[in-house]
Amino acid sequence: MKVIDRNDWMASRPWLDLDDADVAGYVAKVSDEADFDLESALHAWRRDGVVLFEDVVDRHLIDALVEDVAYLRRHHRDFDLLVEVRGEQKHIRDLTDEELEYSGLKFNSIHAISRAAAHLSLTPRVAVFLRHVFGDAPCAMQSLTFYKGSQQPIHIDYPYVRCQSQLAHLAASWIPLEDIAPASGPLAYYPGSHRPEVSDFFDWGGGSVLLEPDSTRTPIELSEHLADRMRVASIEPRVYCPRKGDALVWHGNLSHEGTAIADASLTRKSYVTHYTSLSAYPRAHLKPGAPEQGWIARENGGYVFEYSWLDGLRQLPSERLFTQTS
Ligand SMILES: O=C(O)CCC(=O)C(=O)O
Repeated sequence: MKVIDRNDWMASRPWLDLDDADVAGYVAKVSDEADFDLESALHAWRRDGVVLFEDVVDRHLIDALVEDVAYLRRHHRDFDLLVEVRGEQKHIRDLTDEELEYSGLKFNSIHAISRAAAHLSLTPRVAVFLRHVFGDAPCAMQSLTFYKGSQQPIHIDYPYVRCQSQLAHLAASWIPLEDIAPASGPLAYYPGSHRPEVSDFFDWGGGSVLLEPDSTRTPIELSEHLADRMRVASIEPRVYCPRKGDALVWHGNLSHEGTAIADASLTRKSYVTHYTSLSAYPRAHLKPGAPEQGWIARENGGYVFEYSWLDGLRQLPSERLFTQTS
């Protein structure tokens, strides 16, 4: 099988990542499509690989997702969802009460059973911004829901989130589901680390830039590589303690981490979506008739598709909020 290497990543970059991207010219052509300062946001993306938006997320949707998560935690034996517990994939129905409390517990793609989550993934400011970043419709590929801090060591996403046909068509949003306390193990990110000359390309073995089942190197070694690159570039982490209603969007090559939890009694409820563009969305994940059919949410220029392999899943309570409008 062909090794996916640094040239593949470079060749798949969206227009905004190219050295000669003409941001002012682009914005002049599309200026009526955004109700915020798009030009500044696109420049910030090129410079920092991360953009922060304040007070842009629908609080009713956040509350609905928080209620869905609380319901799921109470009734986890009745639902079909994969979760990651301390690096291991499990079905949520098999979790013990103790495991449900673990820090770093991730609910994978809750948007398949929570309509509130699916719509949060297409928060207007986030979806519109990413449409301009990709020059194409943003599509949610997967989501992660956290109840407590992840404490995940420094990493980048593309070696792991890599089903998209154009590898560098990758971005993520981080939406707090409550005000985030400094002692709860907030997210931290390294501004400017998305540039390949800063992060360099970690070689998982044989020139591959992706984690594969037969990779000879490990995620810990990736973290060491990135920590070293941050030291060389003198990039310090910025700790993100947003308020409910804020959102952060980051580049698929941006170094980030979950900081240490100082107070284990605190929650850190948060919702992450990883996006690619419509042109790069994995065709095998789409149901027949997509993109015209087979979606859960389609708004603000973006899509959340049903997964081709899932059907008729029991839905969480927020479904009732949408039954009359969709
Ligand atoms: O929220 C966190 O602590 C880390 C999230 C993360 O690293 C990711 O979703 O890629």
